Amino acid sequence: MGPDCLFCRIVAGEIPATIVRETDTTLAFRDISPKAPVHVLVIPKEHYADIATLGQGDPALAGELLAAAAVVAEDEGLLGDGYRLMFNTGAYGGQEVFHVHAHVLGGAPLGPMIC
Ligand code: DGP
Repeated sequence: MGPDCLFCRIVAGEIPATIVRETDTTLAFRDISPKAPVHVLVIPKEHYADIATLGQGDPALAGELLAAAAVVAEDEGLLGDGYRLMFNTGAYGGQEVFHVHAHVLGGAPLGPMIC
């Protein structure tokens, strides 16, 4: 855990979040600044900076993250109309929090891309 990492602090319970799902290895909570009617962030509890680092460092955990995101989408009622699963990666990718997180976005038509 990085002591200065915002999402590690959410995992540790030091910063409040609206948690919608938790497993031994993952945590899902509502985005503080939602960009869609449903906007949930799904993270591994273990710190990895981004999806590239996680995918190469622990592919099994990356799979658990994807599975958790799918369950969140189902629980949020997004499977019928569809949803967006998104990883911003690095500065040019628009990543602001460097603890890997999947954005689960849905509940309304999102258009071709969010920039
Ligand atoms: P990204 O740009 O992909 O790094 O997205 C970071 C997201 O994290 C952004 O949509 C806002 C969200 N966020 C930032 N700070 C907090 C926080 O303290 N709590 C929660 N729940 N979400 C946060």
